[in-house]
Amino acid sequence: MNIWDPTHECMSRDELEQLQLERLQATINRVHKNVTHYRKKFTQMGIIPEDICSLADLTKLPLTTKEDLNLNYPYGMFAVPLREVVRIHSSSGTTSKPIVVGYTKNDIRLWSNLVARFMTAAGVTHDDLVQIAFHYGLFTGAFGVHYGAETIGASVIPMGTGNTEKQIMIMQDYKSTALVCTPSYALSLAYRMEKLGVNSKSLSLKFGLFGGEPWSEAMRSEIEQRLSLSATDNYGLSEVIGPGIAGECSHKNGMHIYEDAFIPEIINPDTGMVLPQGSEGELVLTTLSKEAFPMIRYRTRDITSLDYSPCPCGRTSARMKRVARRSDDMLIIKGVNVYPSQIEEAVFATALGETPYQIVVERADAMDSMEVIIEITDKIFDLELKKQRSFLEQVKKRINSVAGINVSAKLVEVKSLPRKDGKISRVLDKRKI
Ligand code: DLL
Repeated sequence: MNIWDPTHECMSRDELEQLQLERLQATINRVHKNVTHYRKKFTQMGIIPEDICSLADLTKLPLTTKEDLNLNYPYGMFAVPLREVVRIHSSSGTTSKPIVVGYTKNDIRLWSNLVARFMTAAGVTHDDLVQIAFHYGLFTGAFGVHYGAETIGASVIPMGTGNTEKQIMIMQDYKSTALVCTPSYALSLAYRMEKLGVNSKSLSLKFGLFGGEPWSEAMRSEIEQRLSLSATDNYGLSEVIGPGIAGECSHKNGMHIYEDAFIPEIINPDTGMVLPQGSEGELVLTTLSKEAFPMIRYRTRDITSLDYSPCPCGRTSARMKRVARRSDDMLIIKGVNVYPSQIEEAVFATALGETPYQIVVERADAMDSMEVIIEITDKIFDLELKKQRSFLEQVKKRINSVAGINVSAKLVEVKSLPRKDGKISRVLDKRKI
């Protein structure tokens, strides 16, 4: 049976709810005691931990947003002293400051076991060779999956990103059986293989575990067919833990949420009110077992719906639908989260003031690209050509240092960007996913 932790993955709803309530109460006590932000918020709302007597009481608690994390940068939301933290990761903030998350030893153990769940559900066992082509660094994807795969006892090939031809060579020579990366990078690998005349059927790949960015059923079919493997969708976000929040089983009909570790809710993104079961809305998550960085009702900004109907695989948890949209303007470019506000800050800081601009995002051969088009203002016009070029270089450098992506940038004539009612739409996302 492809279930890593049958005790927790196949619990009856009654047992699960009992466990969730115990863990929720413990978490609320801990954050009330150790995190000033939560204590202040609870006090403002007149809540004490003893008020949480049932799971329904969760809605009494305040929602937590990325802005709250920004305001408490870097360690303000940690619930343990730093000496108990064994790992730090980070993710994009809406400004030039990132979000910082921490893990205790127990958190790493928890995280590894959650990742082991979705890897096992996809079919991975200790006999597999898992090639991880996520970026190793502050991003939670690579290390999260790495530890999960080792927990299963699989052999990990920590490739990291880039160097597509070497990835293919290693796949051929080391006989990788599972590939873990973003879905767009999987397609990129497939296109390169075709160019190199490598037949995917000659490889040993059986499973592709993808996530970190939105993709579609059409992309899944294309990847499965071009790479000759079975592809599953896996969801997570750094603020809550990283990968290992939800993952598909072999039935591929929604991602099982690990509800003994996270309570999911769906809210109306405009009002913040919880929506009736089955509705589409913004996913809100509360962590139940994390020590260093517990999250209470965190607004993920991801739009989805939950399905509580039984799954033939035997897991009893709710399944979330593919995430195709967000309730904010965050973009994911080659797997990297980017906020238009970060780009704007970089452009205005370099131009020493506001200047009309537009961000254009495209996808060609599965590769995302971003171009920042800036209108020539009087200030820029007065610069000689060489200086204009160096201005563009500075914009690109600044964006890279803040958002961690390479963009192209160009200047266009005054008033040449398309305007509607006098306004330029800041982002033109031309990708078809
Ligand atoms: O992307 C964690 C992760 C890594 C998940 C690897 C799965 C695999 P962040 O960098 O914090 O963390 O980005 C989180 O990415 O809020 C979603 O908008 C998006 N996202 C993640 N997984 C999926 C998915 C990781 N399967 C943000 N489908 C989230 C659609 C996804 N969007």
